Amino acid sequence: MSLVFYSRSDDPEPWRAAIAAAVPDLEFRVDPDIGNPADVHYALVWKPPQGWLAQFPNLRAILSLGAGVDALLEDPQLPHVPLTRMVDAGMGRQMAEYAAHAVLHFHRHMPRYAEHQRVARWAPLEPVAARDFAVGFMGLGVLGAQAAQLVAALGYPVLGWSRTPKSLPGVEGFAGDRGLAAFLARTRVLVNFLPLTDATRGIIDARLLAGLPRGAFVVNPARGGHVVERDLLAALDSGHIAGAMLDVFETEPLPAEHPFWKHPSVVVTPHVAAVTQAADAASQVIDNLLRLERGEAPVGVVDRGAGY
Ligand code: NDP
Ligand code: OXD
Repeated sequence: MSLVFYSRSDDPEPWRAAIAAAVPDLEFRVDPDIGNPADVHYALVWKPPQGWLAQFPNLRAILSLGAGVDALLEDPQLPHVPLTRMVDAGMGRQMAEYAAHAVLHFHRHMPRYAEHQRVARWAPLEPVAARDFAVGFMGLGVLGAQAAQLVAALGYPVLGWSRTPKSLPGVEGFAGDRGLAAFLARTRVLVNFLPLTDATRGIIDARLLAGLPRGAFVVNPARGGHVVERDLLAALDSGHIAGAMLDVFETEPLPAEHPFWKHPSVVVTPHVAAVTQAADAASQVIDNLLRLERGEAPVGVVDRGAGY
């Protein structure tokens, strides 16, 4: 029995050590040393090239190193075996920190004070009460729900929008296409936690941005494909959107000439809002490997029809 590991951004060694300690009879192979593809049964992967997984004829499951599986689902040759994703695995806490930081950054006028500091300008701005600064979360799944609850605990009114209705303490829920306009109209900071699917690609476009109140902020730690970048730039340039904090982009790494880098109202982070770490996430992979070996269903199975 063997597992093959593929990632260009994760060190395989902590994964090898954790898995070897718990499942000693599982051989751990790392791309490109994959040995005989016919005796690979499991693949633990982040963004393998399209077609790469199809070379293993006896694959029993694909385990994603990430929470989002959009890149895997785009592979037309993706084998028809169970596909699992990371469910929290330490990322909920990190995402909640990222979202809370972004909300506090914009609510407490930090971009404007940074500008003032560059020109030695001492100019207190009018404070805004947290109760008047509603935060809207698109996506109330594993990560969005945790972030929404931390922000609610900080005293902000919190709204949440999801595909199906959700009831979370401290979060006013909206659902589906019919709930979107009312959700946007009251949102001062929009935080995106949607998965990238056929239904959500390009969702943050000129029309959606126009539905936010003038002076709203956008925070995107989900996927670059959710944002129509030229529409966001136009909304920032017109002042309709006052600022954005962006962790993910249509093209990653973000090209050096991209206008987001130097835009005065944009904060760029390099896809680090939540990072899968073996110390927190290996136990989930091991649990799934043991379940699969016992013939049980793994946790975090992706619904390929829904795309997440
Ligand atoms: P989940 O699958 O747990 O949650 C997804 C949420 O989005 C659910 O509430 C779901 O609704 C909602 N949703 C899905 N489709 C629609 C739709 N068409 N309309 C409205 N709501 C919709 O995902 P996670 O919380 O685990 O992860 C969210 C995303 O975060 C990942 O897919 C990934 O892209 C991104 N991510 C980014 C990282 C980074 O470092 N930048 C790190 C980790 C993840 P419902 O509840 O009704 O199903
Ligand atoms: C993920 C990511 O989906 O890191 O886990 O983007």
